[in-house]
Amino acid sequence: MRLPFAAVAAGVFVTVLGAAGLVRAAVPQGAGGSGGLTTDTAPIVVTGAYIRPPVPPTKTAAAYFVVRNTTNEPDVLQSVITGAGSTAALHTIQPDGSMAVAATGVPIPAHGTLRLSPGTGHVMIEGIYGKLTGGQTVNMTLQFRDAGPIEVTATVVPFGQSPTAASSSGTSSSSTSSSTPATPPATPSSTPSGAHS
Ligand SMILES: [Cu+2]
Repeated sequence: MRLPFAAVAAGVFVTVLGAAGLVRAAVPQGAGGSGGLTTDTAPIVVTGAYIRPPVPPTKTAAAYFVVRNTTNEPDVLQSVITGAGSTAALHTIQPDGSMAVAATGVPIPAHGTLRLSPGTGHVMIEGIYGKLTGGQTVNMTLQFRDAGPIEVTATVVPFGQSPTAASSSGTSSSSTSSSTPATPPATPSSTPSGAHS
């Protein structure tokens, strides 16, 4: 990965936020300031969250999801917090293919969609604790400027398996980690490379 110095410095900033969030995440959270969310009426809807496990010997995983802003106002995904690893940072893929740290967050236009997917961006989780195996779930808290925190459950999908069958949503405030070991259809696909995209 190529990161300009400024981006690396910004990454440190995001890291600090993540560490603070770790402590906070240990405290049971309410509905995130947007009380009574349901999938149909929530202002911010997060779907299709999944995580590609680290490629040994790295301990870096990438999380992907889709955020839909159903409101008339723009919002900003400011940071992501997870207890699955030591740090979590928002990365976007630049037009030239390089990766940049979204230090000030990623904007989502009114009635717009933010898609973090291979080729567009991801949440990079470094220092993964333990082992992520297929079908496991990982809880993440997405911090939005206006909508506040939203809990998302992401399913671990090994390389070579399609994430489509493993999608999960994140607008409910319940963060049940009961994993439904869906068996996504194996695709005759991509060799895992050391890098993620
Ligand atoms: Cu990255």
